[in-house]
Formats: sequence, C-alpha cells, structure tokens
Amino acid sequence: MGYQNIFTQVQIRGPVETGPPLPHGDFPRTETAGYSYLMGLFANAQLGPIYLGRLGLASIICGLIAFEIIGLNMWASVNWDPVQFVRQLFWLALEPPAPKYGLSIPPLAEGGWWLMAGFFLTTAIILWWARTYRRARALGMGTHVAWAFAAAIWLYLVLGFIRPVLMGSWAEAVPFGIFPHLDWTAAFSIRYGNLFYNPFHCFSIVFLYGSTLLFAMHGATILAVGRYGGERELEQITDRGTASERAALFWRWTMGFNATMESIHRWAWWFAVLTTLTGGIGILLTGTVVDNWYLFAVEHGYATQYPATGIVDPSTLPGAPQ
Ligand code: 07D
Ligand code: 07D
Repeated sequence: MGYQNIFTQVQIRGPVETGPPLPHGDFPRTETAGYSYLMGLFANAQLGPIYLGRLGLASIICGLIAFEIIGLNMWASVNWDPVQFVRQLFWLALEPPAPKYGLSIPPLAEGGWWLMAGFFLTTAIILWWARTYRRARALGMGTHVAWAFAAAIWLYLVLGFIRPVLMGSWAEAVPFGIFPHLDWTAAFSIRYGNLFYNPFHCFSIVFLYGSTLLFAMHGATILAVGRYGGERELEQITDRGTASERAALFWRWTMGFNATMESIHRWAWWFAVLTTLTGGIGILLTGTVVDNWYLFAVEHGYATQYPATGIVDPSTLPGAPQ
C-alpha cells in the first residue's frame, strides 16, 4: 500500500533544538524542552523552549485582566451562582455603555467595565502584535506575519473602536459574549438595511471563501507530492525539483495555469489579508457614509425596489436613530 499522509505523520526525534543564542538584553528562553507524542500528532513533536520576553509577558497580563473583567462581570450577572454561570455561559454578556453616554466614561456597572475590558484586550492584542514583529526581526525574518495579523487587528479596531468613535458612541461597539456578539452581528446587518448589499461585505466573503479554496488546493497539492519531498518547499523554490514540476504540471493540465512554489504563498497571504482589510472598510462605511445598504443598492441599480406595501421603512423617517 502507498504511503498515506492525510492521517499518518512522521515524528522526527533527536536532541532538542534550542535555537540560536539571543541578543544581549533579551529575556532568556525557558530552560525546559522535550517531546510530546500527542503534539506530534498535530504538529511538531518538540514542545519548548518558549521565549516569553517583556512584550509577551505584558500581553498575557493584559489579556488575563480583560478575561477576568469579562468573566467576573458575567458571573455577577447571574448573582455569583456557579451553576448558572456554567449553564448560561454562552449566553452571558458584558455590554457596552448605553447610547446616552456617547463617548464619555460611564459608571462601572453601566458600561465602564466594558470600556476597561476593551482597553486591556486591545492593549494585549497590540502588544502581541509587537511581539510577532520583534521575534521575526530577531530571527532575521521578514515581518509578513505581523502585517497579516495587523489586517485582522484593523477589522477588530474598526468594529470596537474606530467606528464607534466616528459615530460618537461606545454603544455602537460589539459586546463581549459568545451568542451576544452573534446577536450584535445580526442586528447590525438589519439596522443598516442588510449587509449583503454592502459591496465590501461581498469582497470580504470572496476572499474568505477564496482562502479556503486556496488552502485546500495548496494543502492537497503539497501532500500529493510529499512522496517526492514536496513539503521541502524552500529547496523546491531555489532548485525546482520533481515535486514542484509535477505540482505545476498538474495544475497546468487541469486548469491551464499554475502558481509557483513561491507565488502560492503570496496568493494565500493576500487572500487572507484582504478578507479583513475589505471587511473593515465595509464596516467603517456603515452608518457613517451609508445608512441603508439595501436603499444604496436600489439607488445604484443592483437591487430592485420591492412593490409598494404602504409600509415605510422606519429607518428612513426623520427622527430615526442615526
Ligand atoms: C480557529 C483560531 C482560534 C481562535 C478561537 C477564538 C475567544 C473568545 C470569549 C472571553 C477562527 C477564541 C475565542 C478568545 C472568548 C470571551 C467572552 C479562528 C481560529 C477558537 N469573534 N463570530 C466565533 C471572536 C466578530 C461571528 C467563535 C473574536 C465580529 C460569527 C469565537 C472576535 C463578527 C461566528 C469568536 C470576533 C463576528 C463567530 C469562533 C474579535 C463579524 C460564528 C471563532 C476579537 C466578523 C462562530 C458562537 C473562530 C461561533 C464565531 C471569536 C468578532 C461574527 C467565539 C475573538 C463582531 C457569525 N467568534 N465575530 O474559530 O461559533 O475563528 O460563535 O473581534 O459562527 Mg466572532
Ligand atoms: C473578527 C478579526 C479580528 C480578530 C482578531 C483576533 C483573540 C483571541 C485567542 C488566546 C474574522 C483577536 C484574537 C482575542 C485570542 C486565544 C485562543 C476576523 C476578525 C484581531 N457573512 N458580517 C463578515 C459572511 C451575514 C456581518 C466577514 C457569510 C448576514 C457583520 C466575512 C455570510 C449578517 C460583519 C463574512 C454572511 C452579517 C460581517 C468577516 C453568509 C448577519 C463584520 C471576516 C453566507 C445576519 C464582518 C464587512 C473575518 C465584516 C463580516 C461572511 C452573512 C453581518 C467575510 C459567508 C447578512 C456585522 N461576514 N453577515 O475574517 O468585515 O472575520 O463585514 O450568509 O463586521 Mg457577514
């Protein structure tokens, strides 16, 4: 039987790889490192050493503070009942302040905790971003990972900070909570006249779906040429071997066109990055520039007016919340 590489894996074991020495002034990496069969089933079998560093430590502390604030507020909302906390966990929320507070600092119990949790979560995320940048630099790598992460942070900041500031109210932002954030997403779409008519939501979906297609094609192609060492991608870029030749031929035969061992990663990077980049633009325009995407689509000729029913869209009336 041929070598099956979808479910089986090769676990390489030797002396643990500790990495190059760190520059002067950096924290030391942890001393411990070893092998884990379980980890090896999913990825590399070596666990550790890890470099935590100042940025990593600060990020984890801020993340934990945010997590605590959210968790304790949720627990308080069920009168500190541990059973109800677990039972209702997915439905519990820490909500942003009411619209009457605008962008001011509200009392703790009326959105102040939300503001504080958001501050610490955002600080944690930005510190973690700086960590990805600095660790890449320390290894003499490009900073592609950091910039891809920045694209996700862009959408996150638009949703929870930039757009609410432009709209003049924290109430516009997303609540913390598993189902509450889904309710927010659905309500947002309805409030602004159906997000499907937002062309940037369309772009974001194109790149999200495109990412899964590219991921499937790339993952499958590399596994399919694994028997010729296809997963040694770097060697295949600088000295194109039989694995890349076959992979390229496969796609050229199948669809007349093929990526290269290098360009496929550029495709992957751009599709992933453009998902949140275009998405963030779409959210930024909603409520600030465009109030109702369905009416916008009617106006621009890509949706038709429904037959008159005599019922007026309340969001188009004077006095409707802006
Ligand atoms: C697989 C990598 C691992 C990451 C994981 C997420 C937390 C939250 C909660 C402290 C692919 C870790 C989760 C740290 C802990 C508290 C209260 C990434 C992988 C496993 N969402 N969303 C989820 C976030 C928004 C939407 C799941 C975050 C927007 C829909 C998870 C953000 C809108 C659905 C989650 C965010 C939106 C989800 C799984 C930030 C529009 C689902 C995520 C920071 C974009 C799905 C119950 C996942 C689900 C889901 C987290 C923002 C819509 C809880 C951290 C406001 C429609 N979201 N989300 O696997 O099952 O991502 O929900 O912006 O159907 Mg969401
Ligand atoms: C959220 C980036 C921030 C995440 C960061 C991660 C941690 C975790 C974890 C320690 C995801 C921080 C991480 C804190 C630490 C550990 C373990 C990325 C995020 C920084 N939509 N929709 C999108 C579809 C509808 C709506 C994008 C499809 C309805 C809103 C995507 C459908 C309504 C928003 C997408 C559909 C609606 C979106 C998200 C179909 C609801 C957004 C891309 C088939 C009724 C967001 C422009 C992404 C956006 C968004 C897909 C339907 C609402 C392409 C397929 C019509 C409000 N939707 N959607 O990467 O950008 O998110 O819109 O019906 O805000 Mg949508």
